[in-house]
Amino acid sequence: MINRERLEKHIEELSQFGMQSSGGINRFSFTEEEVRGNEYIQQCMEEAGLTVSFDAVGNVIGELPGNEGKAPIIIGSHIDTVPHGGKFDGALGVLAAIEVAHSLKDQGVQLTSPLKIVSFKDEEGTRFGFGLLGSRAMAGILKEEELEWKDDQGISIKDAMIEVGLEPEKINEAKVKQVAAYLELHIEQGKVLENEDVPVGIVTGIAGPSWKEVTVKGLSEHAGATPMPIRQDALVAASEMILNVEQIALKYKDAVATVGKLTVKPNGVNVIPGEVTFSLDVRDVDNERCAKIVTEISEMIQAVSEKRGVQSEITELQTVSSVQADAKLQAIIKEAIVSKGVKPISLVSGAGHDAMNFASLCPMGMIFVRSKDGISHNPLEFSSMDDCAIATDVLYDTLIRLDQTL
Ligand code: HGY
Ligand code: MN
Ligand code: MN
Repeated sequence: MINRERLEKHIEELSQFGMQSSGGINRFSFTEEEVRGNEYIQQCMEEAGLTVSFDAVGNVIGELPGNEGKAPIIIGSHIDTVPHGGKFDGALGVLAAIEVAHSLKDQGVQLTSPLKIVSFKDEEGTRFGFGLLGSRAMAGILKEEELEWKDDQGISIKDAMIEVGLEPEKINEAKVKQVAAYLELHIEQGKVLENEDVPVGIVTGIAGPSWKEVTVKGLSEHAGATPMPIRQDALVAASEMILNVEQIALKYKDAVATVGKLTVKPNGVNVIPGEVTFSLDVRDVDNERCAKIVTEISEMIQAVSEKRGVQSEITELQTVSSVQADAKLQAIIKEAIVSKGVKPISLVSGAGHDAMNFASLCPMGMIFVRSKDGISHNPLEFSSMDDCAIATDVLYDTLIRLDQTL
């Protein structure tokens, strides 16, 4: 059994790093709030008996030794947030993993496999528009040129790393040498578990996000002196494109498409917008269908541009493949859930996770925790301590059962 009170205390204390008056959390990578949050995680790891290190990209790694020559089991998630994010997204997964390690110590349980608990850097991609940084580095797929992505102030990931004392040229050293299996506990961020009235579920697969940045260039002109028919209004063109994005996504049952960020230049009341930039997030658990939807949206953007006399450019930010969870690991998680007397519910994750980057390296498994009203990426994000505790117990059991099979 895990220590529910300790887990609850850690969730509350971690949530204070970056807490805003909105009740949401701003804890973006390589910022003061996140550095403080990582120091707190390091403290919790050390109290749990883990040996703590930071790798070349800033992942926080807590380790327990195992039998000579055995590959480690990795349990990870993230503590960085979206703007005004909730206190469970990512953070619960990291703290639950630490709680499992602490309970192993309390109960004198020794695994045969080494254990690595990882708080991954920049899973959300909030600051630089390029996410899953830490798990890409650990999976050995982060490219040096990807560190050139810049935030809204023009600071690159590389510069931000140097600012906090990291050495970007060493990112290849973060690649994990061997891994026996990867586990992640995460809030569902949807409504399936709530509708099924269960606290915890088994993830079958993860829909990978495809992110683009669209820049629409028209002509800034006087709002009063320019007749409607001759305008090249970048914002009206972008607005038509964004409504069409919704219509295209609605044609595909399992697909979603979102425009979350938008900037207008020169952004004056009496100036026809000359340039608009907006983000595009397209997802479908089927990789080919996702690519087809992205193509359809790109063609629509060009057609609207020609019709309205504007120029559009689509820049690739990231495309992460959808992945399947390992069948054996799903079965082990199911056994652990049933042993708690809970109905085993399996579900796809519409949200992306660090787990995606491990699915090609080793067996990957995820445990979902019920989200109240399915709300996430919002200060109202909430999972009850009953649900957090039973899910962490399921993680504890899953780890013990998994270790016995390795
Ligand atoms: O975007 C996602 O799916 C995750 O929250 N990073
Ligand atoms: Mn998130
Ligand atoms: Mn997350």
